[in-house]
Amino acid sequence: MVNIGLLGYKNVGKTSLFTLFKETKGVKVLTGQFGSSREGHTVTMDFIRFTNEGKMHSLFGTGGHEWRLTVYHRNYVLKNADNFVCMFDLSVPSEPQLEFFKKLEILANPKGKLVIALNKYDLVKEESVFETFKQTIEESRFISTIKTVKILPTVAVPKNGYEKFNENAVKAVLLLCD
Ligand SMILES: Nc1nc2c(ncn2[C@@H]2O[C@H](COP(=O)(O)OP(=O)(O)OP(=O)(O)O)[C@@H](O)[C@H]2O)c(=O)[nH]1
Ligand SMILES: [Mg+2]
Repeated sequence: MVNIGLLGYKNVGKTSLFTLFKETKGVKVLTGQFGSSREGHTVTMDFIRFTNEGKMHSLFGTGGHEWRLTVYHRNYVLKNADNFVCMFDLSVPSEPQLEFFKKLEILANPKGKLVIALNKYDLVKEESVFETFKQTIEESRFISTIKTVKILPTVAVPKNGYEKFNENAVKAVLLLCD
């Protein structure tokens, strides 16, 4: 059983990934709750328990805001996750998103594994935007102590023509299941 934490700045698409994940064939969501929010922003915890390839895992995350209750829940994510999906929004500037991660203790956990999802690829549509964003993250070294498995371009809402990127969003989680 692997506990997977999903983190990222506000509005990047974290809760959307839970919905996409639930609709994915081959993944069975057993229990959990997600999507309760304040005007679309997650205040407390999104959580599911699921099975994949005969094993049970959990996926959980919070909103990207600095509300006290959200920070409180984010600390639970940081303390309890073995591995992390770090999500970014490709369609908005990287600086505040990187600042969000720099402040987190995730960087101090050398044991875990990390997948980085560069989300909302459908809004930028260009490989070059993805490559530049990826390079910015690599050069920022915010993840220097933790093993980065993969940096993937993703789309977290189901969208025709972007099936490969929807699959990547699910893959971001499944890659961390062992
Ligand atoms: N076009 C596009 N829209 C997306 C994508 N992923 C999420 N969205 C939209 O972005 C908005 C924010 O998505 P959420 O999933 O609520 O974002 P979040 O990271 O959970 O936000 P917080 O809980 O506030 O931190 C919603 O309107 C989603 O429909 C994507 O890949 N492409
Ligand atoms: Mg949310």
